Amino acid sequence: MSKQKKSSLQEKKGVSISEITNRSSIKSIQNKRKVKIDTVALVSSILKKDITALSRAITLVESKNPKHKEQANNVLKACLPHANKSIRIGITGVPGVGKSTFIETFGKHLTKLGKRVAVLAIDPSSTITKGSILGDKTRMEDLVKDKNAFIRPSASGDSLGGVARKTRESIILCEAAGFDVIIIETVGVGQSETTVHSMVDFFLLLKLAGAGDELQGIKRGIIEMADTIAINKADGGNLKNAKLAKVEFARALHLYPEKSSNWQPKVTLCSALHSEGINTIWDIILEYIEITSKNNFFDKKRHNQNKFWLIQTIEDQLKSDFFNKPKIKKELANQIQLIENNQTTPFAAADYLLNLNN
Ligand SMILES: Nc1nc2c(ncn2[C@@H]2O[C@H](COP(=O)(O)OP(=O)(O)O)[C@@H](O)[C@H]2O)c(=O)[nH]1
Ligand SMILES: [Mg+2]
Repeated sequence: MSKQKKSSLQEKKGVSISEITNRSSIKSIQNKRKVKIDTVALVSSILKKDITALSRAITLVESKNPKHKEQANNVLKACLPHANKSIRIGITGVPGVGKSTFIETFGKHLTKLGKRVAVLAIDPSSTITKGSILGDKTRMEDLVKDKNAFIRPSASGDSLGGVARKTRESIILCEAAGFDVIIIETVGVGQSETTVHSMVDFFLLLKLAGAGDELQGIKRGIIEMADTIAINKADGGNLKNAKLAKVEFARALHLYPEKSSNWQPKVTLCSALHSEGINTIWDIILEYIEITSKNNFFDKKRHNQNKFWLIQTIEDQLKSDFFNKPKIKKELANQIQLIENNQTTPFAAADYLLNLNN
């Protein structure tokens, strides 16, 4: 007899006769038991650094099935006491700057130092293009094979908030599975940099050297968020320009007010392709951790991030609950029509809809 059949028979023995006459109730009891057993086993495997279990748990977290939400929450709760022990690094930069190449080189550098490295990606556009997932996977060929590395392509989702939340929860799972360094890659679209910034300890901005107009077209906010700017592809004929860019960025960074972390952001050169300047970046990160741990900024930042995510999650949930109500969906369409006909104002319409919800 198969193991599964045997255990399902054993489960049946434990229920009363009246329940046996009700097939659906037996099924629901079995389901409940299965949920419990699975969750506990899954967590224990994750804590034993079992990568397959980790992948399954992340899939659970990413699932849209409401039943899975409860299971996912149970797994996360059990993992939480074992989380919080890694260094979380966010990496951003425009497509083509060399993020994937950098992560592969950097990741391998770290695994050689005996670290276990997990790579997660935030890419809200990947559901549309699908391309970046494949691209990243193939470009990280070596790291994928490394037994001390774990690479998970971007979670899919219809909103950045949804994707971000799943990534945030995946960080907890990776930490429980004993990963020392978690790298979050973002594609530079819209608000994704801000989102990644709100879930990492250290934020690295990759840049390319141009023809002396480096500071043009770069969002001020991103420079402000960066703990270090690395000018990538500082190799071959590009090296001279990269050195000039370094001077220009360093000068620009000095114009920003000092950060509450007491950390002075650095500018450095690297070549992800030729593995140059990679160890310098790791040294910078270690220095950052040392300084911010001593002055308590490190813990304070994580604490603030938790607060931010609490509020963010509530906001997201309230919003989606509101807009998904059939009554609201219908009335929203009506109110939009009324606004178009100049029969109401957006503010009066909002008041009306919000009151309808009460
Ligand atoms: N010369 C040079 N090319 C690089 C370097 N890093 C990445 N590339 C190349 O730049 C292209 C884009 O790299 P990729 O890692 O996919 O960029 P991403 O879109 O930011 O992930 C690829 O063809 C890489 O081989 C580097 O340090 N030097
Ligand atoms: Mg990439």
